[in-house]
Amino acid sequence: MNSYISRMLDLTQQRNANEPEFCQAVKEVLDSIAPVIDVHSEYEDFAILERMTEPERIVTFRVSWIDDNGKIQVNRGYRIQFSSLIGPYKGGLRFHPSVNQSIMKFLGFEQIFKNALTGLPIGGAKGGSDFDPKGKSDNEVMRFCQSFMTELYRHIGQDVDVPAGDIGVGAREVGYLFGQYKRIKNAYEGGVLTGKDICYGGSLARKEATGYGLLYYMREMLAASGQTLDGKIVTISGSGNVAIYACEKAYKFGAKVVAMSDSNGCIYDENGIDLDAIKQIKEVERGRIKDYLKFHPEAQYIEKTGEDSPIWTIKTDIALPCATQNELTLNSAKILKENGVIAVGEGANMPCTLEAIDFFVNNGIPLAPAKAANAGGVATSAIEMSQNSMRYYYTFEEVESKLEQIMINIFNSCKDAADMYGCSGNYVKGANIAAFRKLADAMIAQGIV
Ligand code: NDP
Ligand code: 2IT
Repeated sequence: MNSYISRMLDLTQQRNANEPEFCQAVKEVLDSIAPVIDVHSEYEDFAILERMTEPERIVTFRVSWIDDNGKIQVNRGYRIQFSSLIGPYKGGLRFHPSVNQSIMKFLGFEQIFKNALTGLPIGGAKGGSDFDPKGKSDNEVMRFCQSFMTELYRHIGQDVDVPAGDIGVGAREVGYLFGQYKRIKNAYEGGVLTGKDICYGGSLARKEATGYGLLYYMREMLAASGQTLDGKIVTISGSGNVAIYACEKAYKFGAKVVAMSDSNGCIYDENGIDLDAIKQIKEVERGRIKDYLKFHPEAQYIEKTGEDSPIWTIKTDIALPCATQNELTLNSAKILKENGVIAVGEGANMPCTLEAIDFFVNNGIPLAPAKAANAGGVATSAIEMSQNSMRYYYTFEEVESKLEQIMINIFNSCKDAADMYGCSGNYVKGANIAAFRKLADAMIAQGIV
């Protein structure tokens, strides 16, 4: 192991001992880039790793709001402005009870590399709150968003920091956040948030972009080994924004999706998941995946009982984890392999544990790494920003064709970097190396900041 990298791994662990997710994300990157550090000793002289693993700024704040019973509620808000090296801070907001500083920092760190891979001028950030939108009325969500933005607005701006959605934050939340920002600033700054509704400045195809992009990446990765999606069986964890549009595109590519999930369990429908039913349950009713049985009583529901998600016990050709971090463990990876999985694509951020990643790589199962494979969402956010700046709209087809080309370029960057540094077929290393090189060179160019 390269001495600079091993020193940095120890330092990261020491300085962030109570942040396991952040240490995990850093370890994945540092383990990947050894061959680059070996031949670029100047990176150590410029303290590239010390600087890249330390956020430029962390903001935390109190969010007080009043629930429908008139009771005062208090949550914690975050914005991690990790890197402005190659553009304004950019990354989503997550509203979920599990949100803490470790999760925010891992997501912000991942975002720097992901955004670099898109080839577009966007830095890396993440934010959110431990607020749980589940079971809250629209009015409660609105009051929470207004209070959250009343603090956040002073830290963001269309050339400063541009938040978007993530878990628990979709078009509804972005709308409430945008309305409050505009009211405080008394100016329509369209590019301050992305993932906006189409009716007031959003981009066509942004909603679909992460899931569609994942399938474009998967198509390219399969093609590299002479395969296609046509006729393949697919399982997709989650049933939110990423999962739904991954499912839609998988069908368009001729695959058959047989299972989806939420945090309570998964449904298996051997006839192929009825995506209209899923959209009705999740996008309209905000219900549970179990409700699928009301539409299709012949399908099977498997409740989640232990640590591992039951969806990974279902036989599949292609597994697409699209729910959350560390949702696919070594144990699940082994079961997937026994059942004959031929490829895995990470739609969520860091969904496979480090042990699961190693297992897939060591067993020759191609893995599409999150920071490359799910970058279509943020790339299309950048396209939304450029439309806002131009005060112009692209058609759905125009945006989708840009997205497709970006995903092809990202796959090629990962493949080329892996080939160049002696780890052909390891797209995890390829993605980390390609992004790291670009960021390290930008850091040197900009001096000691
Ligand atoms: P949504 O809120 O739309 O959906 C999240 C889905 O994941 C739900 O089905 C949810 O189930 C499930 N889920 C969330 N947390 C957990 C958990 N702790 N355990 C099990 N299941 C869970 O979010 P998105 O679809 O937007 O995001 C999904 C993933 O994709 C996240 O990792 C996100 O960071 C990543 N991502 C999102 C992008 C985007 O553009 N939206 C872009 C790139 C990555 P339940 O309803 O039961 O909570
Ligand atoms: O993880 C991600 O890339 C996102 N949640 C999307 C970020 C964005 O700014 O569109």
